[in-house]
Amino acid sequence: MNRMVKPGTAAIAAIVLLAQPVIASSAAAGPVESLLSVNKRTTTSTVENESFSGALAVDGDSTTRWASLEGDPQWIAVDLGGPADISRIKVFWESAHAKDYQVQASDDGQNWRDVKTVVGSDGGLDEFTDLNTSARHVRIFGTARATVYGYSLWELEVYGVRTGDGDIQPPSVPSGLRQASSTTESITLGWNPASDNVGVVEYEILRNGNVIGRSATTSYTDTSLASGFDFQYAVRARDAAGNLSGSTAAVKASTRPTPSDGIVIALAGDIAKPELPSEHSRTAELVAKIEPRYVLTVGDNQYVDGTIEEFRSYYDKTWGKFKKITKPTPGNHEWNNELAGYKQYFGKIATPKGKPYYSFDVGAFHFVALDSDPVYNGGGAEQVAWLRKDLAKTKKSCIAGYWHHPRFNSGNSGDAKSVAPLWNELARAKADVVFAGHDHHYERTKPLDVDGHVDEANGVRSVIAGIGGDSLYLDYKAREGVEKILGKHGVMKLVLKGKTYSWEIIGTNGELLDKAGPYRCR
Ligand SMILES: [Ca+2]
Ligand SMILES: [Ca+2]
Repeated sequence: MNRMVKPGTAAIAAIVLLAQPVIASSAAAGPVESLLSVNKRTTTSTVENESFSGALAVDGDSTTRWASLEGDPQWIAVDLGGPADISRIKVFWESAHAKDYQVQASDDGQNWRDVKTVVGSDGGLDEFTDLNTSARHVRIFGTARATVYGYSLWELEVYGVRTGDGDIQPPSVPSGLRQASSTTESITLGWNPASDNVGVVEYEILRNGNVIGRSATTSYTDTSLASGFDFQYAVRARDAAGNLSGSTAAVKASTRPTPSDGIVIALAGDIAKPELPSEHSRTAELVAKIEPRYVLTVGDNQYVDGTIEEFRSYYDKTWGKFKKITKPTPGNHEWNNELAGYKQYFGKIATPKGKPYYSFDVGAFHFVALDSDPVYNGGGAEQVAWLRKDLAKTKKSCIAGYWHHPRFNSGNSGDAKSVAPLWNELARAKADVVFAGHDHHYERTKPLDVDGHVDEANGVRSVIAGIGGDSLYLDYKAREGVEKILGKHGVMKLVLKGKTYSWEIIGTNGELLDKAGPYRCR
């Protein structure tokens, strides 16, 4: 499935930031205004994810940004570190901008007063001059969005003159950053304290360039990480006035690998979107890291129409390196091209018996790889008949199915009764689990019966993993039986061990997003 691309995720707006101090416009020979907000401490109502933290809106970099979750209101505040006479504020909106918002000021970060009220902003740069207000804190408080997405700011710049004799000297850079210890899922860092003329109050911890935590002490444990992954960490220090030290040089740290005597399989769907090359490139890097024996795809491998030109230009450049071990299924986007590009690109891999549906055995498991699109559209009787015969023949204890359109779905597309013929054959064969894509989120359920109700004893687990690279859908609403649901890009690492199976969902930042099982086949 496909909806519009989130604005701004592909194209970076070209913004020239004014970094140099400028002379105040006031005719009187007053103090020189300067940029007071750069690298100061921010707080936000929400962040879309760790790659879009509030710090990125005051980092002086026009290619990095804060992004909130969807919903109103949302806000970002910056603490200037001490009282200031504020002369000018510049707000550089990303395309997901506010329509209506307030520029607010506060002395204590608690009690806010409106300085400007904006109605009907067209985004881009909003600049407010001659503010003549004194405050320590500034907040952009969004009350109505211009798009269905959240609020996103490339930069927030507050200019003025610090008043009083507040501390303006940042701490020294911390030293001696090291990996103190690690487990399969966590890394503990340690470092030597920074010094400051007044006092260090906290350290910010960065993983792969993003602030992921704060610590009042000289150690920090980063949790929920994928096993056997490397990460780059840095630390910086902040004083009570919000002054920020430089960052330490990045230090590599690693989680311990999980000893795995099982068969490892990687799985995802909804992958290669031409407008989002970095996302499927990053999920392909995860697949490489997982080192699977097979790669299973749950459809919409290639957007927009799955033509051979598109496959060669995008999918082949990333996930294509695993083609020989890939066992794909097609989605509605490949059907835009009547599967011509899909069949040409994958060849016999996609049609081992001449049809775009097939089965194979791995260890104690029998897998059926299906082409749900014709069934979704009311046809596919020949495939359903083949499926029944195929499942009747298998002697394997464990059965797993995978295809594109989910039968049961908490996403925007909802449950799809039309693919019940596929699900019901799996249920009849006492299958264990079905994997699908189509909606761009991840969910897993308790075992479900043919009507989608929880049946722990006789049901089939339902999993959606449409998180391979296309823009995410976050408007899901957990249906009956959902045990875990989330909207992040990543890849499933499925492990088969004897007659049990388990999986992890690994995010593109190397985070462990979910752990499921082990489950015993029924
Ligand atoms: Ca920025
Ligand atoms: Ca200081």
